[in-house]
Amino acid sequence: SDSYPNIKRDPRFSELKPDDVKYFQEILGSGLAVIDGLSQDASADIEAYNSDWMRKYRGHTKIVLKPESTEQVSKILKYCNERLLAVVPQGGNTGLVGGSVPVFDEIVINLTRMNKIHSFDDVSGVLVADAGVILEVADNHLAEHNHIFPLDLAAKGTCQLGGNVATNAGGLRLLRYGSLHGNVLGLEAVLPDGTIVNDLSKLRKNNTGYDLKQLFIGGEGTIGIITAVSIHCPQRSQAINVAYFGLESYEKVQEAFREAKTQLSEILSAFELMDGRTQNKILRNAKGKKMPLQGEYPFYCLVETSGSNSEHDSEKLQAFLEHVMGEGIVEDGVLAENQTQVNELWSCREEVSESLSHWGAVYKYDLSIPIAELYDLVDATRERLTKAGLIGDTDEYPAVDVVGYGHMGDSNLHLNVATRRFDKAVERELEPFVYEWVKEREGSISAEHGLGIAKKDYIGYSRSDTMVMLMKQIKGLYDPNGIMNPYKYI
Ligand code: FAD
Ligand code: 2HG
Ligand code: ZN
Repeated sequence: SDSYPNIKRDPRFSELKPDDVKYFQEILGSGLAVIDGLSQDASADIEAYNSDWMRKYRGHTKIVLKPESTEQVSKILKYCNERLLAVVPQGGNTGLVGGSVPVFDEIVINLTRMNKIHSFDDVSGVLVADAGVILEVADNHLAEHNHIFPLDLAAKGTCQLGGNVATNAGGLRLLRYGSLHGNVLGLEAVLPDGTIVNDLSKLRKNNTGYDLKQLFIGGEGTIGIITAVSIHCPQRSQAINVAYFGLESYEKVQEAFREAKTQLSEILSAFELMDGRTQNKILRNAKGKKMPLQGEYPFYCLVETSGSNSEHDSEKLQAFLEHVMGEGIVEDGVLAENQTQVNELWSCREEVSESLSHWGAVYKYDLSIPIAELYDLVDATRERLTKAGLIGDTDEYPAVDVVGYGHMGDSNLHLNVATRRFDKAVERELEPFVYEWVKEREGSISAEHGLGIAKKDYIGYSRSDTMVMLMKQIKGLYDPNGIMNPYKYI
């Protein structure tokens, strides 16, 4: 594949034959497959399934299968396993590590049509839904029952529950609701040999041996396809309050975080960081955008509280803001006064990722770093590109800017390098530099996006040889023919 000069197609895998297509059409019926050149539906452009959200990774599948039931998934996988046809599970295709698209001609199995919500119990808070349900759809359904999905992220309108679970997505409220490793109570999955693993438990507590579902959570589609999930959803808070403020230094950001935890404790539901450069990018690239504060600051934070008493919570948040401004920790800040303003303040955080794509290409690093040093990497990276003469305002420089933002409350930095094109010289400066920097501080080279193909060669920076060996054994056990999402991290 042209995107991956260092990877060769595994000759063990078969190539798609007309008989295979016939078999898939028999299983799926008409209209459930997008077939290159053969599709009757002109809008079903196969390109959309071959390339990722960042337009960084591109494969060459000739067929996309869209099963409607677990039985269909089972039949497809069993057939592919016997025929040695490699496959890629795909949800909303919003993943940021190239895991959701083929590398060569792997068959895409897209879960979009498995989109039913099975049940919701408002006493236990357990939601059972198909893997293809879109996150926002699930959350809207829960809102009708006064509950909330324990995960929220800017791609919510497109990403799917199966993809969320397969990547163990973290998002904007992990600080409050914890990781999917804790919230997913059960799942249904199909193994490559067609075995349906029915572990759609609704139990909060179940200590009966190995918790095998955890292997699928964050497994990135390498051992099986998740077809349904049951998930514990918290009560939706009556009162959501949001503050946005500007600060002079990263030291002050840390002080503000400590104060937020102390003063807002049980109602704190998000603490997000955006550097000044990210806010400039939004201002520049989103038409008609007005930023919440008059002045410009090197750092901004967004704090959200979720509680049961609006007046009480807003008083608390106001007192917090007054305190941190009085102490000189925060320079200036605003509180949202209604839902529209809540959304406006959140947009200053949620639009960052998208607005950085404006110049054409972005190098993205999603890192866990001890909080005291979290932002140092952004400056170190900018210095490095400056020294190499690769960053500047005009077209002759490949890089535009280096920015940092992320889930401060979880020690999770998103280091983004906005560039005018994907450029080998820039890449050589960034990798393995970033990974070495993180390893030296015992951080993680992937906090929440996963490894996919982007970090395939770098897993050793965060995992020991023994851990990688154990992962490979598990992979071999579940997927002996290696047909599940090949060429990726494992
Ligand atoms: P896809 O991109 O389709 O797939 C992702 C991986 O999961 C692939 O390896 C794929 O093979 C596998 N997979 C998908 N479905 C299944 C299935 N049913 N069974 C088995 N494997 C499967 N991520 C965060 O963690 N936090 C964020 O805050 C966040 N914000 C984002 C904001 C934007 C604007 C964008 C574009 C992305 C963001 N992401 C974030 C990354 C991404 O949205 C998440 O990783 C999301 O969980 C992926 O879901 P998806 O349905 O799009 O999966
Ligand atoms: C976010 O928190 C997402 O906005 C995307 O995880 C981060 O684009 C990125 O690097
Ligand atoms: Zn994130």
